[in-house]
Amino acid sequence: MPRRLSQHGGPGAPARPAAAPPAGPASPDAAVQDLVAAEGAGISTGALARRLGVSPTTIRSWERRYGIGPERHSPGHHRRYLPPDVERLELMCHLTAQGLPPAEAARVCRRPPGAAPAAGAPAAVDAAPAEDRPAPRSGGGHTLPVGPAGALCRGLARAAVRLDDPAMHELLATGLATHGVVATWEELAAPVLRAVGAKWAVSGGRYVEVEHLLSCAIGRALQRVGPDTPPEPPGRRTVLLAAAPEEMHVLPLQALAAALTERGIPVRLFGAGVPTVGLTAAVVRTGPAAVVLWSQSRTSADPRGLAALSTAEWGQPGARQRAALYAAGPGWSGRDLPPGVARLYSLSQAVGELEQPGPAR
Ligand code: B12
Repeated sequence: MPRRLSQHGGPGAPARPAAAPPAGPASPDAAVQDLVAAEGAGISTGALARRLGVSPTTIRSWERRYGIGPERHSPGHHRRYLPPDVERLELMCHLTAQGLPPAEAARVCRRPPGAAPAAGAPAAVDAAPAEDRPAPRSGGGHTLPVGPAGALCRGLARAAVRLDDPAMHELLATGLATHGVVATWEELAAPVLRAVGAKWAVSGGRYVEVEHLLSCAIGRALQRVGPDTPPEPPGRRTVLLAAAPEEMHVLPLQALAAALTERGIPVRLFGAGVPTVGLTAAVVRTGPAAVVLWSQSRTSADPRGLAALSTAEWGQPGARQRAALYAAGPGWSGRDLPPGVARLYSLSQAVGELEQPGPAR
């Protein structure tokens, strides 16, 4: 039984390599070296901020609060960051992306090279009891408010804002491997998606690149769940998953596909914007146990599509069968559904329902 993410690293957690040094950048990479060389006496705060994907204000506030500015800085002169400074700040970004609170990350960054990892270094991040962790920030500036979620979730939010694809992949892979699909979706991916969606809505469409990259990272991580070619046990009927015509939101369906795959339930995921006629044909051709139609928004939730699907049948005359039909996603709220169509409200409920779908009608 996968544990909840909030239990991550709690009692009984699988041992993680406690003494391993942070897997952060070991030295400034070639691109930074080039940049530094080109600028002669180090790079400016602005150039460093662009390189790291954080704002210049963040770099300055890290210096002010935690003392991790450039080693050589004369008052009255612009700050110039040399390779060791860049290296330290890259590590700072890496650690905060993993969920380490900035104060602790800064302590690790200030450690002399070769010193033993400080308590609270990445391997121990999630082992900190929840009550010892600082309260999540409110989400001003470049942060995303993710609520009382765990360190992995805060790390994912930070990585998303920084467009740090490798960090996002690492965090999602850790979540999936340790906690399974349902907890990773409900407690890691979905809170960050909601936070990005909220930022997008209040910022006049900014953060759209964050939303797209995050969506792709989550989609790819979910696709990796299970074997490349999941077996379809003979006699076990499949579950068809499709997004309504015009509907581009498919991540919840990808999560459902991954969760069912994890449980050995055969799935066919048709993806975004599936025309009703095509999905109906697929039902007739494959004779599934159940069909789930996702609508994220009211505009794509057309009960006529469900009505058409509910007439799809297969089998011998006299013994015709129909699939159990489910309407999933917030788009269906308040809609009158055709008779026999059931609602799915959450990933965990959907998984429970589809493990034993209602009798084919
Ligand atoms: C990722 C995303 C995208 C991605 C989708 C990528 C993909 N591969 O799916 C892209 C960039 C393509 C996109 C496009 C658009 N998006 Co968009 N998007 C989102 C975002 C951030 C997450 C969507 C998601 O996966 N939600 C699922 C989870 C994370 O959301 P949730 O609220 O917790 O889910 C609830 C239920 O759905 C349920 N649930 C959750 N998971 C599961 C799983 C199962 C199996 C079940 C049964 C239930 C269930 O539980 C929750 C509690 O009710 C949302 C923000 C949001 N809050 O959802 C906006 C959001 C849905 N998008 C929005 C908009 C406006 C758009 C665009 C019109 C923007 C544009 N101008 O281009 C287009 C529309 C495209 C289209 N025609 O469909 C609005 C919708 C507003 C509305 N009420 O209709 C939102 C809410 C953003 C906002 N704050 O305004 N989007």
